[in-house]
Amino acid sequence: MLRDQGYVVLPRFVPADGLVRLNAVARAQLAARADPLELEADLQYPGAPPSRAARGGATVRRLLDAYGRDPVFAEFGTSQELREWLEAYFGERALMSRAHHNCLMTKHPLFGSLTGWHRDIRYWSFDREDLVSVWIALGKEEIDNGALWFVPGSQRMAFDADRYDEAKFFRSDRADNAKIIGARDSPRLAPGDAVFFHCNTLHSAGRNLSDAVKFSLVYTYHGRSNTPKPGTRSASKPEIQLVRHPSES
Ligand SMILES: O=C(O)CCC(=O)C(=O)O
Repeated sequence: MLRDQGYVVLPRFVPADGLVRLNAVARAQLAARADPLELEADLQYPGAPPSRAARGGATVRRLLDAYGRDPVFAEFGTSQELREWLEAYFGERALMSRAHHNCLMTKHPLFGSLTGWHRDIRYWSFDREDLVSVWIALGKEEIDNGALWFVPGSQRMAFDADRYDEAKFFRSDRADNAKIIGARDSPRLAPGDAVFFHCNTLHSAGRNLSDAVKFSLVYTYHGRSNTPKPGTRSASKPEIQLVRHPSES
């Protein structure tokens, strides 16, 4: 399904007790505002406050380094279920990159921005364009609170550079691109569901029109034989090997 469609939803990927723990840590971490943080005002996506000094300027978009931030976040980024799924997909041992994503994404009702159409490969420099992001919904994710949209099968499509803008967003003002985007789908995620998506799958996300902050834990993985290019941001942080836990039978 992931190779075919470019994304796949795994319902109830996190069991109820794990979800309670993840939500408690997520809320405590947001309240504590410990660095490293990425603010909406820094990115300037549509809907973000114009500056850190403006109203809403302190709105958090990402609590970075989720893996190092709290053992509960690390546990769910390296779980047995995740490792087994990724090893089956890559056909080899899997590693987590700490260089991008590796975050708790928050989307706030006010000042939470929308993210235009893009492929995550824009963040990565690896031997092969074969990385998978895992997005765990800590609460429900629907169109109204800023859920993800995907274009099914887009990970297999080839686009010339002029189909993107300077920031590598897929230009929705072009008729040829608009036709591709027309096939979009926004899977509804229930709390604890996960969506796995390929680094070449076109995706976007809307604003949060609800009255509650949306929390998602997001990590990216690759197979052992697919290595980050030396000297790039992708190679800038030590990676985490997914290994069997001593408790596994
Ligand atoms: O929740 C969002 O706005 C989408 C985030 C996203 O697609 C990304 O960070 O690559």
